[in-house]
Amino acid sequence: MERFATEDIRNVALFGHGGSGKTSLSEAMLFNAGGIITRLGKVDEGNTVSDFDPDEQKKKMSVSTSLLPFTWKKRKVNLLDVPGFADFIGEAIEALRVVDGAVFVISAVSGLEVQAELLWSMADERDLPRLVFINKMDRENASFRRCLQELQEVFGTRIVPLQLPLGEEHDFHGVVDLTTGKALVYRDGKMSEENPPEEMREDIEEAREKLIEGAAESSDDLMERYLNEEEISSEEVYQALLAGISSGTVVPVLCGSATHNIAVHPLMDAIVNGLPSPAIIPEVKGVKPGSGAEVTLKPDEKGPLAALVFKTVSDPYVGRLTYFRVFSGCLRADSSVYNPNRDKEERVGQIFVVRGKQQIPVREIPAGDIGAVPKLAETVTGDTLCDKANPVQLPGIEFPEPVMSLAVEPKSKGDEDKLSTALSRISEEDPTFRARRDPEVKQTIISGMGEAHLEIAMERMARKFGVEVSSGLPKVPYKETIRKSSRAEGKHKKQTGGHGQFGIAWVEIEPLERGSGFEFVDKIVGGVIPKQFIPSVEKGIRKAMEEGYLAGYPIVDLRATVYDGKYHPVDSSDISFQIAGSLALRGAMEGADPFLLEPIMDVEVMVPEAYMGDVMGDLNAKRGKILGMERRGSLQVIRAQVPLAEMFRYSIDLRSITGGRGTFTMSFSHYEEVPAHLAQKIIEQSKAEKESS
Ligand SMILES: Nc1nc2c(ncn2[C@@H]2O[C@H](COP(=O)(O)OP(=O)(O)OP(=O)(O)O)[C@@H](O)[C@H]2O)c(=O)[nH]1
Ligand SMILES: [Mg+2]
Repeated sequence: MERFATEDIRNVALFGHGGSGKTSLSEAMLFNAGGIITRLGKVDEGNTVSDFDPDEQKKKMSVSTSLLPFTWKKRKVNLLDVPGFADFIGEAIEALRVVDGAVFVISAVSGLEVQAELLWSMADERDLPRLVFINKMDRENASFRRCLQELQEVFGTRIVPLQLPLGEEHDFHGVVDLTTGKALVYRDGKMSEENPPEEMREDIEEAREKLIEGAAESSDDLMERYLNEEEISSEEVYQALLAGISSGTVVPVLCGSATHNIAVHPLMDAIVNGLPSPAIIPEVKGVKPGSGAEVTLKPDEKGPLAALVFKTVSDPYVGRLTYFRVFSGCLRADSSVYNPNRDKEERVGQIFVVRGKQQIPVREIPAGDIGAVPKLAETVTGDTLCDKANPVQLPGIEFPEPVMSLAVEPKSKGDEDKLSTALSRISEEDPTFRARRDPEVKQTIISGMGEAHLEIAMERMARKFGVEVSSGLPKVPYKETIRKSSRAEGKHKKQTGGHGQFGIAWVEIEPLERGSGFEFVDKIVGGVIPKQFIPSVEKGIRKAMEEGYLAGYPIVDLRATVYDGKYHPVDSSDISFQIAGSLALRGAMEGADPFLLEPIMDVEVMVPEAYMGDVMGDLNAKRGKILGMERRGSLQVIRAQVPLAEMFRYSIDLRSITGGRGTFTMSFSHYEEVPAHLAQKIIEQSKAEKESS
């Protein structure tokens, strides 16, 4: 691909709800740009440039953001086709950091949906200039008017139509451009410019007024002339509109059909004409590593190098591919770059322009452009690449905490190493995916943004890393403790010929406050247990506590005092007193009224007001205690404490209660007693497991 000046680049994300047609639209744009594909691929046939990953082809949806550069009207558009499904929100967060504009793709049939709304508010935080494309105009029940109305109700008057559709549903055949008043008619894959049908005249007039009004918002001069009812030319309207897009006062709405490739050309025009180039975006701020002094970066290819790594793809054969956007300077092949986040220099061999799965080697990537570099050793998503001599660190990328966890184990024994490689590779390429070994429940736990996210991660483990895993809900790390003090004798005696074993320890146990763990007290007087065997008694007690008494969970929050005992001058040994200690502890547990503890989580749920009642009802049903509520922006925040055992599938439940509008965070708070009827079940289950193993 040829090299483009910074002002001729457009970095644009396609955002929208899952299935609104982003991938189909990107395919149509690549087709229209020419020279890239000769026929329009289809998501349902698994042959689009964007959804090249086998997971995507199988699921018929995007899972990972694809980079799809194309040239249009002498400008290079770096199109990022972002998955819309809620579980892949991490991909949208990455894309948001490196684009200068966005196209929101809305289905003309389903209208504004949750995920689009959520992404819109994320784009608001960045003041991202944007366009709206109402897609699927050819589908049954498509309605431009209804969609537009909905958008205006939710996002306000800055939403203005730039076009009106010609026909709807199966009769949809083009658009009227409201700046020029011309109809763009699509017949048999060809576009012609015509006069709009007479019967649309009134609608066009009315919509054009609105458009001029909207455009005039960005220019005082134009507003004055508009109010004075002076004549305003199409060109002036267009220019004012462009200014309005950049400043965020206008969001123009276009429409079309991605799969029929109708009215996609005008969208491509609007992208290159309307969305800003990296040359005119506000300055980017970074810091000097070490001193933390603020550095302001200009999109100048002669400036110091500053590139943000926004995506990492890891392939078991090809290795790592690191995607970056250059904010200042120029990243060159065969060079050395400095990563201030890791304080490491990295060797850059080749660099690529990436299109879907295709990698096109280039010599350099200048300011404003996006590229990828293979085989960096240490760099991860969110890091900066810069010049060692002139270092700067850009703000990293913040990802949400995972909301769902599963326990996994390899199906075939001996695959543990493969599993751990797979888990670390997948964590590298997906910052919303985590994996850890939980020593308490002895399970490998994977966490992510939802059920589908984890499912895809497991499919990747199998396909890319050759390890099949089985999964289940994680075990709850229950614990055991006692309500009463109790004493018992632990007697270990084996004296049948030869060297025997002998040790007797009397131990008292007492409950301690929640969270205090374990205390050991030695109250032996007169050497009834010799000094050197006291630690043996303690060791035995600890071992028995780890093994549990009721259901095999560790015993906590007690003080054990060894206060009496007996020894034998020859037969007593370390191991004899360990066993005595263990037996004493177990014996004492019996009279100490033992019970189970479960982890209680602090949970914060954020939902629109309308769902408050249902969400709280559900938390109550999950044995939760509501601690309080407060308003945060347009949302209500519910704070509650809920047992972990009830929360493993909460992301699924919350999504279904709120239609995807709710989010939550969760962290460990403390341990509390398990209610008796549940405790009984847990104890029985543990017995059953013990017997079957
Ligand atoms: N009739 C019609 N179908 C469309 C149009 N655009 C997309 N579709 C279909 O809608 C479905 C979803 O399209 P995609 O392009 O995969 O949607 P997406 O927005 O990329 O979905 P995610 O990747 O899950 O976010 C596919 O079956 C497409 O064929 C359109 O303009 N008209
Ligand atoms: Mg897609």
